[in-house]
Amino acid sequence: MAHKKQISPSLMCADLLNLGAELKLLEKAGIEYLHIDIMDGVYVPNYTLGTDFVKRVKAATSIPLDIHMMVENPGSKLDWFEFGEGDYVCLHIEAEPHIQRALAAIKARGAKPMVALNPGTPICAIEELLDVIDGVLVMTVNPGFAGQKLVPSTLDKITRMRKYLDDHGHPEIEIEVDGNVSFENAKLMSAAGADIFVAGTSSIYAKGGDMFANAEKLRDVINNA
Ligand code: S6P
Ligand code: MG
Repeated sequence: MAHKKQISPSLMCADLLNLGAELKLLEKAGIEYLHIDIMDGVYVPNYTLGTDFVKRVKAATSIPLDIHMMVENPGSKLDWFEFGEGDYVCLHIEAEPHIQRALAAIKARGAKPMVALNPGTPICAIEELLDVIDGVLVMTVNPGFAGQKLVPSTLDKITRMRKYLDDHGHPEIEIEVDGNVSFENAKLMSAAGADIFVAGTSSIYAKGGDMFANAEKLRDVINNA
């Protein structure tokens, strides 16, 4: 099943003092999702964006959200966040002991559950979750910071993930990639079977670049891999 190739800019990399104008540009560029990194300083050693930020962005744009929860026990914190139909909410399998229940709770709110796997987490960890997820996030760096280098083994993991999902009767499940999605890496990731590309400092927010032109370039790369 061929999925549409989609772009999800990572808002922690945006110019936060100019976010309103940037959101308008992203709408104009036909961007499919807005990736919002939530960190708690425990599951990952950093703080980034939070509940009020999600609320403000949701009210300001019609682009669906792609909330990436890098927090301990995210299932108990879902009620803190505004999300709904069309939005992805992504939970790390390593951070939530009751992962099936937590993903099902996202679905019950009408949103799309996604499960994230760190580079060191094997693909087979999602076996019992296939009926409840709409997407799987293959982390291509270890989470916590923007501007990191790709973990090379994750490229092959994308290929193996696509095969795993298809072989288990779930061609509809989308694959997202997050971390060092540069123009060069995005081409390889797309060819490997990635569908949703988290765009950060390596592509659309690259220093000195033009965000709109970078978005167009990334679109071209992922569609022609
Ligand atoms: C990292 C976070 C990511 C980053 C993104 C930045 O833990 O989950 O979403 O914001 O990877 O992109 P780049 O191109 O700087 O790696
Ligand atoms: Mg992220």
